[in-house]
Amino acid sequence: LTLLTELREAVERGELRLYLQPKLALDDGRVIGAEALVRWQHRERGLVPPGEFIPFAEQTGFIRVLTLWVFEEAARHHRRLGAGAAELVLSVNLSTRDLLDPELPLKFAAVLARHRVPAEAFCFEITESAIMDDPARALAILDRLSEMGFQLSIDDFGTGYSSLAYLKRLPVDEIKIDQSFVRSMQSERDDATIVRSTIDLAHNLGLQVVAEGVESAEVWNMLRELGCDQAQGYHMGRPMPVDEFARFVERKP
Ligand code: G
Ligand code: G
Ligand code: NA
Ligand code: MN
Repeated sequence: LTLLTELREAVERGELRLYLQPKLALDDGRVIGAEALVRWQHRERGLVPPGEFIPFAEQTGFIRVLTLWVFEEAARHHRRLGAGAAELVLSVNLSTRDLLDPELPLKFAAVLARHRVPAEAFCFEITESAIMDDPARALAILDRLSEMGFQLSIDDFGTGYSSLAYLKRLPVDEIKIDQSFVRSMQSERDDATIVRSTIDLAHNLGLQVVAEGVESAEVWNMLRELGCDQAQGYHMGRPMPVDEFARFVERKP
């Protein structure tokens, strides 16, 4: 059995699981959303890590099916996420292949209609390199998604080849500082400088800024002092099943 056949069967058999990792506001620690991440619960092999099938799915184009599955699940769950959940924003990762699919906005519109959820409740995370593969086509799709009301975020910011000129032209709302800069910013002076400069750049462009890979209270406090808007990382919450995330949202601070 090839991996592609197995992946197709995984979708049909319902072996994929939606996991959510909390995103918190740095000023008061409230949960404001989550990043959706896919997991594969294989009937024999157990939990298969995404690193073992996402790159393959990207090469073969099957990622388009996975992306649509993740967005559909996120839309389906959005309503039942508990008190105050109406304001939660769920972020879904898009890959290069998704940004080359001119039908993508139509497919997403159908999902919104099916689950009766507003586009504003979702954000799409795109890496710089995914955009740079075919900037003109990517830009056309991103413009359309933005017009529909979706939020857009630049993922792994600072690690790809992009130009600030594109950042200006893209209809983005948010920048996510890559975890490689955040994780050790309390001990590495250069990392702290990059994080501080990125926060300033984002704010000067009128964008929200999220720090990924927050693994300690020390880093959380530094980010707060630097005026970063949101944080995501193991210190606050790992990616978790939807039911667990619903309890996480309702917990007392
Ligand atoms: O938790 P984490 O182990 O989920 O994910 C490992 C890698 O797999 C990360 O680079 C992450 O971006 C990627 N990944 C996880 N879920 C998805 C998804 O739904 N879509 C895409 N494109 N990538 C994902
Ligand atoms: O590639 P992307 O940034 O979309 O994927 C997020 C990845 O980062 C997932 O694999 C997720 O599990 C992982 N992640 C999230 N928070 C942390 C963290 O605090 N530390 C580490 N090491 N990884 C994290
Ligand atoms: Na992401
Ligand atoms: Mn990232």
